[in-house]
Amino acid sequence: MKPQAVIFDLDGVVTDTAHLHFLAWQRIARDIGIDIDEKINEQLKGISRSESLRRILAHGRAEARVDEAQRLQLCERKNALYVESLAQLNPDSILPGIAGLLTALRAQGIRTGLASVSLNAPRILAALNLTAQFDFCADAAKVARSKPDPAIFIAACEGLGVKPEQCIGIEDAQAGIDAINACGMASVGIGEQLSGADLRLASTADLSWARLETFWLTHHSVAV
Ligand code: B16
Ligand code: MG
Repeated sequence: MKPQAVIFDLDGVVTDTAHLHFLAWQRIARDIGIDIDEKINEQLKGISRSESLRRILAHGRAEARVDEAQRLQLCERKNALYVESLAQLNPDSILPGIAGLLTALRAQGIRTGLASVSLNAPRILAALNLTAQFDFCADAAKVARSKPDPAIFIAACEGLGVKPEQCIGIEDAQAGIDAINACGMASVGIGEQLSGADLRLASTADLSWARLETFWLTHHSVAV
């Protein structure tokens, strides 16, 4: 028995754009007198743009002095910086193990989906030359709640025409693992600090169809 689909997070699983998000946010934060470090950035993974800004403002105790119009402007400026930095992405920026896994899933007849809350996801897939490797890319603009809400993973399942409990979700962020678990998918976590993942791997290089197949069979026999 095989899963019907494997649904991937983008940032941190397919490619490492977390650092580019960080550099853009760091510049914006510095302009308003807030220092952020990589530790704060950990809390922004899988979180929407507006919620990321809210967390940065809360970190700098600046929520009260930045109104809604200013927040929109800051988000727009951050995105402009971020989009500019995406020019450096190319197929060599795909994380280890991912291209091989996508090819193997195709060969197995297993559908592939993308569940990223990034509004830039289609642009990033195009830069990586991976657009055709995904059967469905959930549209973050149509999903109001970011991870840990499962909405983006449910949207990916709906687009693929599959049931969450018949799918594997792969994530590098705690908010993402919580989202996968909340909709009943089997969760694979990339990274040592994640809690609650059904399978935890140190890096995307450890991903392969053979590894996922063994995991699926074990998970399924435990779940039934
Ligand atoms: P954008 P994921 C998320 O992508 C990022 O992890 C998060 O840091 C970012 O704020 C969010 O996308 C929104 O991205 O500003 O490009 O719309 O991890 O869900 O693939
Ligand atoms: Mg991620």
